[in-house]
Amino acid sequence: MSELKGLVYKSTGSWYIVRDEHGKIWNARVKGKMKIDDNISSTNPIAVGDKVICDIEEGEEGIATIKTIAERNNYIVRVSPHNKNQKHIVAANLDAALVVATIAEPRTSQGFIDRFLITAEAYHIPAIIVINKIDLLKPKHQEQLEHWQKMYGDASYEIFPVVALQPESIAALANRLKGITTLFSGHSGVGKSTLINQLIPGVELRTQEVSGWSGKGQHTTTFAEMFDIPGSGKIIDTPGVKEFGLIDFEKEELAQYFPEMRRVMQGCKFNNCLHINEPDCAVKEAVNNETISIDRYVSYMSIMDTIEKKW
Ligand SMILES: Nc1nc2c(ncn2[C@@H]2O[C@H](COP(=O)(O)OP(=O)(O)O)[C@@H](O)[C@H]2O)c(=O)[nH]1
Ligand SMILES: [Mg+2]
Ligand SMILES: [Zn+2]
Repeated sequence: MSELKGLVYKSTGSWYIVRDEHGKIWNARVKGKMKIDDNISSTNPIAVGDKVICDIEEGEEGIATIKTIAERNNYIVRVSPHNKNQKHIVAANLDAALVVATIAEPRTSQGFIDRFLITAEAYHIPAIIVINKIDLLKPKHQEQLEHWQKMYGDASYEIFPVVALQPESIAALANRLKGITTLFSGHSGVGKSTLINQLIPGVELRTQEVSGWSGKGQHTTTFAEMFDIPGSGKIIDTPGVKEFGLIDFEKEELAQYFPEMRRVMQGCKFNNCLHINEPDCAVKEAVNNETISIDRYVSYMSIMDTIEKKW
C-alpha cells in the first residue's frame, strides 16, 4: 500500500480534508484506534494544521486513512462544544494567533483582547492584534485607538489598524502574514471574513452571516478551516469560536502572561508576589510610574478574580 504525507486543512467530524505534498486533496479518516501522544484528553484526535501520514486506499479514488500524526509544535484548545469537561483542539502548528477587534460597530472589549493575548502567551504563540473598521471611528474612538496602540505597543504586541475592504490599508498586515500559518479569531461582525477575503482573493467566505446577537441561540458548531495565501502562508479561520478556553493555571502564573509584567517582576521583593498588595512590588511600581498601563493592570486584576472559577 502506498502512503502520502499531508497537512490537515479541515475537519468535519470523522472526515478530514488533507492536502498532500503535490497539492492533491484527499478525504481522510482515522480507522480503529490510533495512538496519539497528546496528554490533553481532547475530543478530536486530529486538528487543522496537523501533519499526517496516510495510507492510500486502493480502489477508492481520493480516499486515505490517517495512520500517524507528527508531533505538534504547539496547538490551541477550547472547551469542547459538546462537553464542558473536555477539550477540543482548534488548530495545531501555528506561527501566530491573530485577533480581529473593532472599536465601533461592534465594540470589542479590552477584556476579550487581553484574554486572547494571555491564551496565546500560555501556548507560546506570537499574537497579532488587528483593529478593523477604523473608517468608522469618531474622535473619541480615535483616542481609544491611539491609547490601544500605545498600550499594546508598550506591551510589545504588534497592532495593525485597518479597513478590511481597502487593499492599501491591509498591505502591512498582508506582508506580516506572508509565509506563516496564522490562526484568525474575533467576535462575529468584526470583519474577519471580509479581511480574509481581501487577503485571499477567490476564497469568497460569506460575510455578515451573523447580524448583531441573533446568532447567539443557534447551535453553530462550525469547524476550523485552513486556506492558502497566494504566494505563501496560511490562514486558519475559526468561524463560530467565541472564545478559546484557557488552560488551567495558578494565580502565581498569571503575570507571566503579561509581557510587560514578566519583564519587571523579578524586581519584586517576594518571588511568589501576586502584585496585588505585597510590599516592594516592582509591577505596582511600574503601574504607578506609568511604565505599565493602568488598564492592563485592571485587566490583570479582574482575570485574577476569575481564576478560581476556572474560566
Ligand atoms: N465600515 C466597515 N465595514 C466593514 C469593514 N470590514 C467589514 N465590514 C462590514 O462588517 C460586517 C461584518 O463583516 P464580516 O466579514 O461578515 O464579519 P465576521 O463576522 O467577523 O466574519 C459586514 O457588513 C462587512 O461589510 C471595515 O473595515 N469597515
Ligand atoms: Mg465571518
Ligand atoms: Zn509584585
